[in-house]
Amino acid sequence: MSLDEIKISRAILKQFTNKLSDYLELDVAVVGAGPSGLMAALRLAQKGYKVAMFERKLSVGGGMWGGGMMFNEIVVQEEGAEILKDLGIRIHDAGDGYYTADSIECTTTLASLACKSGVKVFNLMTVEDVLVRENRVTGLVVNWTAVDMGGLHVDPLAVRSKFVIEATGHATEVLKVIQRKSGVDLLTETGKVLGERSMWAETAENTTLENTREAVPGVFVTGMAANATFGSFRMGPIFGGMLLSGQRVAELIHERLEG
Ligand code: 48F
Repeated sequence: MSLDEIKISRAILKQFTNKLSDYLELDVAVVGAGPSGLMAALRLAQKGYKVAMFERKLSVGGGMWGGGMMFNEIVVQEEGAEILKDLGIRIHDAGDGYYTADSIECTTTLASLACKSGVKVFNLMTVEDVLVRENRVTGLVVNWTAVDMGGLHVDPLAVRSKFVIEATGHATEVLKVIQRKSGVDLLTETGKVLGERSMWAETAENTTLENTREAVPGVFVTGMAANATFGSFRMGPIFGGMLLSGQRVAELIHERLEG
Protein backbone atom coordinates (compact mmCIF):
# COMPACT_ATOMS: atom_id res chain seq x y z
CA MET A 1 0.00 0.00 0.00
CA SER A 2 1.36 3.44 -0.89
CA LEU A 3 0.94 6.18 1.69
CA ASP A 4 -0.63 9.49 0.78
CA GLU A 5 -0.15 12.40 3.18
CA ILE A 6 -3.41 14.02 2.14
CA LYS A 7 -5.40 10.86 2.89
CA ILE A 8 -3.78 10.73 6.33
CA SER A 9 -4.69 14.36 6.97
CA ARG A 10 -8.26 13.92 5.67
CA ALA A 11 -8.81 10.81 7.84
CA ILE A 12 -7.86 12.74 10.97
CA LEU A 13 -9.92 15.79 10.11
CA LYS A 14 -13.03 13.79 9.21
CA GLN A 15 -12.95 11.56 12.29
CA PHE A 16 -12.16 14.36 14.74
CA THR A 17 -14.87 16.61 13.32
CA ASN A 18 -17.43 13.81 13.54
CA LYS A 19 -16.39 13.08 17.13
CA LEU A 20 -16.59 16.68 18.30
CA SER A 21 -19.85 17.26 16.47
CA ASP A 22 -21.36 14.13 18.08
CA TYR A 23 -20.34 15.32 21.53
CA LEU A 24 -21.67 18.88 21.38
CA GLU A 25 -24.78 17.71 23.26
CA LEU A 26 -24.12 15.69 26.38
CA ASP A 27 -25.56 14.16 29.49
CA VAL A 28 -22.49 15.17 31.47
CA ALA A 29 -19.54 17.46 30.65
CA VAL A 30 -16.53 17.03 32.92
CA VAL A 31 -14.05 19.89 33.16
CA GLY A 32 -10.58 18.68 34.13
CA ALA A 33 -9.18 15.18 33.69
CA GLY A 34 -7.46 14.74 37.05
CA PRO A 35 -8.17 11.69 39.22
CA SER A 36 -11.57 12.88 40.48
CA GLY A 37 -12.79 13.90 37.01
CA LEU A 38 -11.57 10.65 35.44
CA MET A 39 -13.23 8.57 38.14
CA ALA A 40 -16.53 10.45 37.77
CA ALA A 41 -16.46 10.17 33.98
CA LEU A 42 -15.66 6.44 34.15
CA ARG A 43 -18.55 5.63 36.51
CA LEU A 44 -21.05 7.73 34.52
CA ALA A 45 -20.00 6.17 31.21
CA GLN A 46 -20.29 2.71 32.80
CA LYS A 47 -23.92 3.59 33.57
CA GLY A 48 -24.45 4.39 29.89
CA TYR A 49 -24.44 8.20 29.94
CA LYS A 50 -22.94 10.33 27.19
CA VAL A 51 -19.90 11.90 28.80
CA ALA A 52 -17.12 14.13 27.49
CA MET A 53 -14.12 15.52 29.35
CA PHE A 54 -12.41 18.78 28.49
CA GLU A 55 -8.78 18.99 29.57
CA ARG A 56 -6.55 21.99 29.12
CA LYS A 57 -3.29 20.07 28.96
CA LEU A 58 -1.86 17.62 26.44
CA SER A 59 -2.06 14.79 28.95
CA VAL A 60 -4.88 13.62 31.19
CA GLY A 61 -4.18 12.72 34.84
CA GLY A 62 -3.84 16.14 36.49
CA GLY A 63 -1.81 15.95 39.68
CA MET A 64 -1.72 12.18 39.86
CA TRP A 65 1.34 11.48 37.69
CA GLY A 66 3.74 13.20 40.07
CA GLY A 67 2.81 11.35 43.30
CA GLY A 68 4.24 13.40 46.16
CA MET A 69 6.89 15.93 45.17
CA MET A 70 7.72 13.93 42.03
CA PHE A 71 8.20 10.64 43.92
CA ASN A 72 5.77 8.82 41.67
CA GLU A 73 3.84 6.79 44.24
CA ILE A 74 0.47 7.75 45.69
CA VAL A 75 -1.04 6.83 49.05
CA VAL A 76 -4.60 5.65 49.64
CA GLN A 77 -6.49 4.42 52.68
CA GLU A 78 -8.57 1.22 52.93
CA GLU A 79 -11.55 2.47 50.90
CA GLY A 80 -9.32 3.95 48.21
CA ALA A 81 -7.36 0.69 48.07
CA GLU A 82 -10.64 -1.18 47.39
CA ILE A 83 -11.35 1.10 44.42
CA LEU A 84 -7.84 0.63 43.01
CA LYS A 85 -8.14 -3.15 43.36
CA ASP A 86 -11.54 -3.05 41.64
CA LEU A 87 -9.93 -1.15 38.75
CA GLY A 88 -7.17 -3.76 38.48
CA ILE A 89 -4.44 -1.46 39.82
CA ARG A 90 -1.81 -3.15 41.99
CA ILE A 91 -1.37 -1.84 45.53
CA HIS A 92 1.29 -2.26 48.15
CA ASP A 93 0.38 -2.59 51.85
CA ALA A 94 2.46 0.03 53.68
CA GLY A 95 1.04 -0.96 57.11
CA ASP A 96 -1.32 0.77 59.57
CA GLY A 97 -4.07 1.12 56.96
CA TYR A 98 -1.91 2.95 54.37
CA TYR A 99 -1.46 1.59 50.86
CA THR A 100 0.73 2.83 48.02
CA ALA A 101 0.32 2.48 44.28
CA ASP A 102 2.48 3.42 41.32
CA SER A 103 1.12 6.76 40.12
CA ILE A 104 1.83 5.97 36.46
CA GLU A 105 -0.11 2.68 36.68
CA CYS A 106 -2.97 4.52 38.43
CA THR A 107 -3.18 7.32 35.90
CA THR A 108 -2.84 5.21 32.78
CA THR A 109 -5.29 2.54 33.98
CA LEU A 110 -7.92 5.05 35.05
CA ALA A 111 -7.61 6.95 31.76
CA SER A 112 -7.70 3.77 29.70
CA LEU A 113 -10.78 2.44 31.49
CA ALA A 114 -12.57 5.77 31.07
CA CYS A 115 -11.87 5.86 27.32
CA LYS A 116 -12.82 2.22 26.83
CA SER A 117 -16.08 2.80 28.72
CA GLY A 118 -17.06 5.44 26.18
CA VAL A 119 -15.84 8.71 27.70
CA LYS A 120 -14.62 11.07 24.97
CA VAL A 121 -11.66 13.13 26.06
CA PHE A 122 -11.02 16.46 24.37
CA ASN A 123 -7.53 17.40 25.46
CA LEU A 124 -5.82 20.69 24.64
CA MET A 125 -9.14 22.48 25.18
CA THR A 126 -9.72 25.05 27.90
CA VAL A 127 -13.14 25.81 29.34
CA GLU A 128 -13.30 29.57 29.45
CA ASP A 129 -16.96 30.22 30.17
CA VAL A 130 -20.37 28.58 30.64
CA LEU A 131 -23.86 28.79 29.17
CA VAL A 132 -26.48 30.00 31.68
CA ARG A 133 -30.24 29.88 31.11
CA GLU A 134 -32.74 30.90 33.80
CA ASN A 135 -30.11 30.82 36.58
CA ARG A 136 -28.96 27.31 35.69
CA VAL A 137 -25.74 26.28 33.94
CA THR A 138 -26.64 24.45 30.74
CA GLY A 139 -23.27 24.02 29.07
CA LEU A 140 -19.68 25.07 28.48
CA VAL A 141 -17.80 27.52 26.32
CA VAL A 142 -14.52 26.01 25.09
CA ASN A 143 -11.50 27.12 23.15
CA TRP A 144 -8.14 25.66 22.18
CA THR A 145 -5.60 26.00 24.96
CA ALA A 146 -3.16 27.29 22.35
CA VAL A 147 -5.51 30.22 21.67
CA ASP A 148 -5.53 31.03 25.36
CA MET A 149 -1.75 30.62 25.70
CA GLY A 150 -1.11 32.73 22.61
CA GLY A 151 -3.46 35.47 23.81
CA LEU A 152 -5.16 35.23 20.41
CA HIS A 153 -8.42 36.98 19.72
CA VAL A 154 -10.43 33.94 18.57
CA ASP A 155 -14.04 33.22 19.52
CA PRO A 156 -14.84 29.92 21.26
CA LEU A 157 -17.41 27.18 20.55
CA ALA A 158 -20.18 25.93 22.86
CA VAL A 159 -21.23 22.55 24.25
CA ARG A 160 -24.65 21.84 25.78
CA SER A 161 -24.89 19.47 28.74
CA LYS A 162 -27.56 18.36 31.21
CA PHE A 163 -24.96 18.54 33.99
CA VAL A 164 -21.44 19.90 34.35
CA ILE A 165 -18.81 18.50 36.71
CA GLU A 166 -16.32 21.05 38.00
CA ALA A 167 -13.12 18.98 38.44
CA THR A 168 -10.49 21.65 37.82
CA GLY A 169 -8.77 21.02 41.16
CA HIS A 170 -7.35 23.73 43.39
CA ALA A 171 -8.18 26.48 40.89
CA THR A 172 -12.01 25.97 40.72
CA GLU A 173 -11.91 27.70 37.36
CA VAL A 174 -15.47 26.92 36.28
CA LEU A 175 -17.04 28.22 39.49
CA LYS A 176 -14.84 31.30 39.43
CA VAL A 177 -16.05 32.24 35.98
CA ILE A 178 -19.66 31.61 37.04
CA GLN A 179 -19.10 33.80 40.10
CA ARG A 180 -17.55 36.55 38.02
CA LYS A 181 -19.96 36.63 35.11
CA SER A 182 -23.30 34.94 35.70
CA GLY A 183 -24.86 36.81 38.60
CA VAL A 184 -25.93 33.43 40.02
CA ASP A 185 -25.02 32.83 43.68
CA LEU A 186 -23.07 29.67 44.49
CA LEU A 187 -24.60 27.29 47.04
CA THR A 188 -21.95 28.20 49.66
CA GLU A 189 -22.27 30.27 52.85
CA THR A 190 -21.25 33.47 51.07
CA GLY A 191 -22.51 32.69 47.59
CA LYS A 192 -18.86 32.70 46.41
CA VAL A 193 -15.97 30.20 46.26
CA LEU A 194 -14.73 30.03 49.86
CA GLY A 195 -11.18 29.02 48.87
CA GLU A 196 -8.78 26.28 49.83
CA ARG A 197 -7.01 26.20 53.21
CA SER A 198 -3.56 24.87 54.14
CA MET A 199 -2.69 21.18 54.35
CA TRP A 200 -4.54 18.99 56.86
CA ALA A 201 -4.78 15.53 55.32
CA GLU A 202 -7.22 13.89 57.73
CA THR A 203 -9.86 16.61 57.80
CA ALA A 204 -9.45 17.29 54.08
CA GLU A 205 -10.00 13.65 53.19
CA ASN A 206 -13.08 13.48 55.39
CA THR A 207 -14.63 16.69 54.09
CA THR A 208 -14.02 15.91 50.42
CA LEU A 209 -17.03 13.62 50.29
CA GLU A 210 -19.44 15.95 52.06
CA ASN A 211 -18.26 18.82 49.83
CA THR A 212 -18.94 16.75 46.71
CA ARG A 213 -22.30 18.21 45.74
CA GLU A 214 -24.13 20.70 43.57
CA ALA A 215 -22.41 24.06 43.90
CA VAL A 216 -24.61 26.03 41.54
CA PRO A 217 -27.69 24.76 39.71
CA GLY A 218 -26.43 22.38 37.02
CA VAL A 219 -22.83 22.18 38.29
CA PHE A 220 -21.48 19.56 40.72
CA VAL A 221 -18.02 19.85 42.27
CA THR A 222 -15.65 16.96 42.84
CA GLY A 223 -12.11 16.36 44.09
CA MET A 224 -9.95 19.22 45.23
CA ALA A 225 -12.38 21.67 43.62
CA ALA A 226 -15.02 20.48 46.12
CA ASN A 227 -12.82 21.34 49.09
CA ALA A 228 -11.70 24.63 47.59
CA THR A 229 -15.30 25.63 46.88
CA PHE A 230 -16.54 24.94 50.37
CA GLY A 231 -13.47 26.27 52.22
CA SER A 232 -11.85 23.04 53.34
CA PHE A 233 -8.23 21.96 53.49
CA ARG A 234 -5.79 20.50 50.97
CA MET A 235 -4.55 16.98 51.61
CA GLY A 236 -1.37 16.46 49.61
CA PRO A 237 -0.52 13.17 47.91
CA ILE A 238 -3.22 11.00 49.49
CA PHE A 239 -5.72 10.18 46.77
CA GLY A 240 -8.49 8.05 48.29
CA GLY A 241 -10.72 11.10 48.70
CA MET A 242 -10.29 12.03 45.03
CA LEU A 243 -11.41 8.59 43.85
CA LEU A 244 -14.31 8.38 46.32
CA SER A 245 -15.41 11.90 45.42
CA GLY A 246 -15.43 11.01 41.71
CA GLN A 247 -17.61 8.00 42.42
CA ARG A 248 -19.90 10.03 44.65
CA VAL A 249 -20.48 12.79 42.12
CA ALA A 250 -21.33 10.14 39.52
CA GLU A 251 -23.94 8.66 41.91
CA LEU A 252 -25.44 12.09 42.65
CA ILE A 253 -25.78 12.97 38.97
CA HIS A 254 -27.14 9.52 38.16
CA GLU A 255 -29.89 10.09 40.78
CA ARG A 256 -30.77 13.42 39.17
CA LEU A 257 -30.73 12.10 35.61
CA GLU A 258 -32.87 9.15 36.59
CA GLY A 259 -35.33 11.21 38.61
O1 48F B 1 -5.58 19.11 39.86
P1 48F B 1 -6.23 17.84 39.44
O2 48F B 1 -5.45 16.59 39.53
O3 48F B 1 -7.63 17.76 40.24
P2 48F B 1 -8.30 16.66 41.18
O4 48F B 1 -8.94 15.59 40.38
O5 48F B 1 -7.09 16.00 41.98
C1 48F B 1 -6.27 16.71 42.84
C2 48F B 1 -4.97 15.94 43.00
O6 48F B 1 -4.31 15.81 41.79
C3 48F B 1 -4.01 16.58 44.03
C4 48F B 1 -4.48 16.43 45.41
C5 48F B 1 -4.61 14.98 45.86
O7 48F B 1 -5.22 14.65 46.85
O8 48F B 1 -4.68 17.37 46.10
O9 48F B 1 -3.78 17.93 43.69
O10 48F B 1 -9.15 17.41 42.12
O11 48F B 1 -6.74 17.98 37.94
C6 48F B 1 -7.42 19.11 37.48
C7 48F B 1 -7.34 19.13 35.95
O12 48F B 1 -8.15 20.18 35.47
C8 48F B 1 -7.50 20.79 34.35
C9 48F B 1 -6.01 20.77 34.75
O13 48F B 1 -5.18 20.90 33.62
C10 48F B 1 -5.90 19.41 35.44
O14 48F B 1 -5.53 18.38 34.55
N1 48F B 1 -8.08 22.14 34.19
C11 48F B 1 -7.98 23.18 35.08
N2 48F B 1 -8.66 24.23 34.62
C12 48F B 1 -9.20 23.87 33.41
C13 48F B 1 -8.82 22.54 33.14
C14 48F B 1 -10.01 24.53 32.44
N3 48F B 1 -10.42 25.80 32.59
N4 48F B 1 -10.35 23.86 31.32
C15 48F B 1 -9.95 22.57 31.13
N5 48F B 1 -9.17 21.90 32.02
